[in-house]
Amino acid sequence: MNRIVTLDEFIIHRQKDFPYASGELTGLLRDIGVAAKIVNREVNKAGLVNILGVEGNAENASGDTVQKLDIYANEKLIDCLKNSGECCGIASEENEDIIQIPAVESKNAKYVVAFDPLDGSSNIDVNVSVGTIFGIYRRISDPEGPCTVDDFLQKGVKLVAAGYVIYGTSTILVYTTGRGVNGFTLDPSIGEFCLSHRDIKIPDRGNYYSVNQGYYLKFDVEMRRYIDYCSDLNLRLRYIGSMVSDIHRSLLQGGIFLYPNTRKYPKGKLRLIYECNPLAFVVEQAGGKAITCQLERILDLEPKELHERSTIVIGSPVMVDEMKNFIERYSVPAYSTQE
Ligand code: AHM
Ligand code: MG
Repeated sequence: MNRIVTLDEFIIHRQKDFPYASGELTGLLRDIGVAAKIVNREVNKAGLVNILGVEGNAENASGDTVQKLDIYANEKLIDCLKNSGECCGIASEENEDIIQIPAVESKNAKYVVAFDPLDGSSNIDVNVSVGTIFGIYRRISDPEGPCTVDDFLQKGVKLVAAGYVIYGTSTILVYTTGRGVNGFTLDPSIGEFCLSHRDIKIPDRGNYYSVNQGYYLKFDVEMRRYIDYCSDLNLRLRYIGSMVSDIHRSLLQGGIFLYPNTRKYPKGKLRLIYECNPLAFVVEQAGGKAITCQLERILDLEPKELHERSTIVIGSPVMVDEMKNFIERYSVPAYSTQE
């Protein structure tokens, strides 16, 4: 029988990969693992207690309806990170502004964490997978003072670690520190995340495409052409409405996930800092690609504001390149002077 490797063991072992590591990042990743277990416990019993459902008419900073479980997950993640002592600031999709953690609690920590506490929250009521997405940056502000918003407005290439947790048929935590991607499945009998997916490599291409095809008529022409192409190839359409789950499938089985601009969301719907960047970092580390519908690499985008949105095309490298060809071939220039 193979020896079980727990998330904690793996993280500590990997610390040796970073010659001058002081253990802060290690501690932070372990704390995120603990928070994930707490959120998992609540997600799993959501149907049993009165925590399920929408919290009044509350809306998050981005104007979406907030579910009760979102609030719970948000609070638990914030609590764990505040108490960890390794994090000097937090930005959450559910909070308008950043949360500064005083130096007394954070021992002048060098890291900030951005997260989407419960992505795909419209799925909670119907027992479909949801997930937590996180990205960790090294602070760039003066270490003597509180962290600032600029610490979070760094390009995705500056991420030191990123990952996600899916609360699904089983609960899995996937993360990278820029040296490959590994996945850990929660074994409920021992309450530990155990290494289950070592050094994940995304297939060059796959049989799945993932896009909200209900918006077909609202997409630009190049997107419609590409969707037609996928359909002609008899690719299988899968769209959970929880990007973390859709991207996880692409990561393991190959495929492409697209959330382009629509009339309702002219800049795309998904949040650059909380969703696109961390997932792009994971997918690139696994050998995949992630670009916008304007063909910029996601990780090279310079965020201007915390809750900024972006379009995204992410997944198997050959499929993203094919999509890129469609954009180059069919897109109409923004300020066309055609007569
Ligand atoms: P959320 O963070 O409010 O849950 O929104 C993000 C989610 C993604 O997980 C998913 O891919 C997308 O929104 C679904 O949006 P739509 O219903 O427009 O297809
Ligand atoms: Mg989200």
